[in-house]
Amino acid sequence: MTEAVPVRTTCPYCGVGCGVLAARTGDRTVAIAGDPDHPANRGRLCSKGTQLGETVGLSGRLLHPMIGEKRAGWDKALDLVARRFQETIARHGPDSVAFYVSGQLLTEDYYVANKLMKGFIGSANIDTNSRLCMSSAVAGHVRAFGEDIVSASYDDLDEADLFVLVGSNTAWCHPIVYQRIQATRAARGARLVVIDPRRTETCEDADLHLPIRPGSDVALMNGLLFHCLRAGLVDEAFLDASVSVPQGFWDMIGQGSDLWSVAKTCDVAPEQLLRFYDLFAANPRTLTLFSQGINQALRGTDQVNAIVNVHLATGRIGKPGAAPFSITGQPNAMGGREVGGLASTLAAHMDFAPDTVARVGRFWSAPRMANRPGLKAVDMFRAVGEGRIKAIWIMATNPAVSMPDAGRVREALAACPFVVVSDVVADTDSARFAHVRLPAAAWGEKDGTVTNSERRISRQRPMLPLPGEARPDWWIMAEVARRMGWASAFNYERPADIYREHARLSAYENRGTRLFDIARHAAIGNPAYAGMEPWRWLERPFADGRFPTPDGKARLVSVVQAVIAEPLRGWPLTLNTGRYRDQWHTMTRTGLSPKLARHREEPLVEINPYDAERLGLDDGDIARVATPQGESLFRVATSEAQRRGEVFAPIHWTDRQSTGGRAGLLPRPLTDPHSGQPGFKSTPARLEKVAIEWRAFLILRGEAGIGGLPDCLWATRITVTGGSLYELAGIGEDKTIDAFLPAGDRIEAVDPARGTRRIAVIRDDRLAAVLFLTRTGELPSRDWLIAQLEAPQVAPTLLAGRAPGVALDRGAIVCSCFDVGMKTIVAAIAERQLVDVAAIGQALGAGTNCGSCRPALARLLADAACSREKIHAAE
Ligand SMILES: Nc1nc2c(c(=O)[nH]1)N[C@H]1C(S)=C(S)[C@@H](COP(=O)(O)OP(=O)(O)OC[C@H]3O[C@@H](n4cnc5c(=O)[nH]c(N)nc54)[C@H](O)[C@@H]3O)O[C@H]1N2
Ligand SMILES: Nc1nc2c(c(=O)[nH]1)N[C@H]1C(S)=C(S)[C@@H](COP(=O)(O)OP(=O)(O)OC[C@H]3O[C@@H](n4cnc5c(=O)[nH]c(N)nc54)[C@H](O)[C@@H]3O)O[C@H]1N2
Ligand code: SF4
Ligand SMILES: [Mo]
Repeated sequence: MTEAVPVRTTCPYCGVGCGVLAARTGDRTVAIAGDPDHPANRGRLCSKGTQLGETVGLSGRLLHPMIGEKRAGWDKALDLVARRFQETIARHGPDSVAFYVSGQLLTEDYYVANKLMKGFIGSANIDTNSRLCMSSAVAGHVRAFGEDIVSASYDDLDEADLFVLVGSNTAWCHPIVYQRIQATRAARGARLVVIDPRRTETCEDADLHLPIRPGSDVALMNGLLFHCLRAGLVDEAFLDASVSVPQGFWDMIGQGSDLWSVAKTCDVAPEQLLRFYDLFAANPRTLTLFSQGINQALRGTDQVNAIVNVHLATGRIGKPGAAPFSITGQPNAMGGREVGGLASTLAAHMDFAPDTVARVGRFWSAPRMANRPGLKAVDMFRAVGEGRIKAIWIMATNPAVSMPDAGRVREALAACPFVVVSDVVADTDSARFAHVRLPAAAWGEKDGTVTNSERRISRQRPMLPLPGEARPDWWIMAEVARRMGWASAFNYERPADIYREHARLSAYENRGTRLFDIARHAAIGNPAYAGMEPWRWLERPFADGRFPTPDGKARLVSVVQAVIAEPLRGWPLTLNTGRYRDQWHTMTRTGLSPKLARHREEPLVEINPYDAERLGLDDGDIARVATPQGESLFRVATSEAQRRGEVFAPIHWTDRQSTGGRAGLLPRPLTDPHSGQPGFKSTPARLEKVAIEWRAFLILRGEAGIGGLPDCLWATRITVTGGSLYELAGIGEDKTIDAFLPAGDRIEAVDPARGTRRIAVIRDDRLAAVLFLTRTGELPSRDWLIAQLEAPQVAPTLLAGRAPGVALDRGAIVCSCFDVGMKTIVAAIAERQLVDVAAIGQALGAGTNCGSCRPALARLLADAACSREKIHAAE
């Protein structure tokens, strides 16, 4: 297979929705490039998109339907699912079953799931992981605009003069949006303000970073609006024509909104606050991008409206470069909203009003329409736990990891009489509870559409054949629907059939009442669907000053800052959770990539050095993070980027990869009253040091270790080229981990006095495993040993842990494209006197491909400059 023709498709990760050119180069290998013709990314890709090729292998894939631990034919598995759902509904009614789906389904899959549950089963118990992600933005949009419309486009990224990023680590989570912002700043000198309690890499190059107290965003935004009012920036003409203002709104805005009070509530310096307000005042073309720091809060919807209020009141909406912009997390978060995949929406941007229910029922010829909203994610799993839901089908999401209070979710799933999981991966933490596992088509095989943050519909196209017995999600659901007796309503032969129906529904009896209307594709032909170019279903929202409410006006919403509770006794810290640059959620796919694995090898709890000292914690220690909900172990990393009293942990690690790092066990199952979105970003917590007596690492060749983890206090696993790397720590006896070493010839070096053991296992004249363990000393760098997995010969210096004579330690990987480590970069900055990111790129290549590490390079340069200054000062 030499001349592979690239397929134009879309990245399966974040909501930026980058176009990808994917060319099949072998049986299960694909060459990846950014699509220069895709308007979202114009050829760029971030680190995750760039490494997509490393994730399309079949390692760990679910390839056959499974009933329990037994392989089953499709017919048997589908019959069983249909029968158990039918029996449960017959005995306990339609609300005794549920679907829990995902923003990672294609629109076509999503449409079928929603139609089956809401029109045929007759319950609205279908909710999605978007509940955990976007639902406060949805609720805020509906309150302000009357419909869930994202009010900006990526064109605005080119046109804004000021970017305000609120609760968004854009450089890591929406990297190509961040790169576009940086490009506009370079081209036109636009300004950047970041509002985040943490100093993330997004803040690295910002004009201003406001490290506000978590949960104080309403005070900040109301204060801003008050400032605008006093500065005469409220757009009276726009308000008169286009916005309805509730009684008492301006009095509400004035309360506690003087600079000093706001600064105190937000815990930032008044001068810094004023700088932000002045920047805002000076730049009518302001784009405010927000994400989980706003949505994932117990007052998330109010926080969304506080931002939208400012834009509406100053008329900064519907104009080039001026809008509030909810940037979406998952690749098809927006498609899910369009089909109505949330329990609280019906379909095609319609709700549960009686006439709408009747309308959708007519369109679907539905026998049994759900006529009221169903259970939202947190309530849904509570109902599973209480036995009210007796059969649940989980698709393309991993709730045993990602739900708040995941320990209770696990208990609920364990007790549920019938659990079906559709996934691409055989063994996930959620799949462990499944009675039936169904093998879904993965990225590279699936075929359909997704909608990105700016309402742009793009195609995902296959370039690989379906492996084993994997099938598309829509096909699996349609087969179950047929078996439940609804063959004609689910008689789809291809995704285009579903897409056309979805487009017809969006236009059905619409008459301009709903902006989501893709009538132009109601009769799209199969070839046109196959060749569909990325397109936006609404070009410039609200440009005419009209909003999809009965009176055509948007609404300001009165929102007041909630009292921010003092830390609870016994729980002195606040736990914040979020993402790493190079991992995607529960790592089922990014975890397969050796390049991505090296950016952060273990789950860290980041803590301010002041708090660390008080708790007796040092970098590299293991700490127990406990909350009222549960506890989990993390590796400690001290960081000035954390505010005092606040700690941060990543969401990615699961039982498959580590014994600790289980962030999902920790947050409370408390939700925003309007949206039902959990408040993942602040949980009362405490930390304590966990004593360890030995530390070790283990490197295994091949896939030997993917099934499990060595039995010790701390074990984490990452994929490396040629095998796996485990980091281990424990107390007492350390021989137990030897059981994890494969058979073969052993060479050993033991120093009982220092408690050091080094073992290499050789099999078939190649290195099969190494274990390095110490009770008192240091462990060598892992890099050289990892490289030995692929070496043609066994090196004589194996147990020294390095090549003869050379001490090589490049440090933690910063640039995953070119494998450049921190120590290499720091040394080059000092030795070659590199002064900017471009110079590092010239010297080492780092940062010259996908660009995701450029903020990290800027940080290293700043640190170097800072230490040079300190040396000068000392001289
Ligand atoms: N690399 C990577 N990228 C991803 C994903 C991934 O898993 N990995 N997932 C995708 C998905 S589904 C999503 S939803 C997005 C999420 O994208 P983001 O929302 O950017 O990511 P998070 O890390 O969850 O949180 C964002 C920031 O909110 C801050 N924050 C916490 N509390 C507050 C607060 O009270 N106020 C303010 N102003 N800020 C606060 C946190 O400190 C954090 O830095 O990322 C998408 N992109
Ligand atoms: N503490 C804390 N928890 C959080 C968050 C947080 O910030 N803090 N963020 C929340 C947010 S915003 C989100 S979006 C969620 C994400 O959490 P999840 O949705 O649980 O995470 P993923 O790992 O993306 O799960 C997707 C699953 O679908 C599988 N899959 C991939 N493609 C397909 C496909 O085409 N078909 C099928 N059937 N399966 C497929 C994958 O293998 C994987 O098992 O986590 C939420 N949980
Ligand atoms: S920014 Fe990165 S993860 Fe997001 S769509 Fe683009 S390439 Fe994929
Ligand atoms: Mo998300």
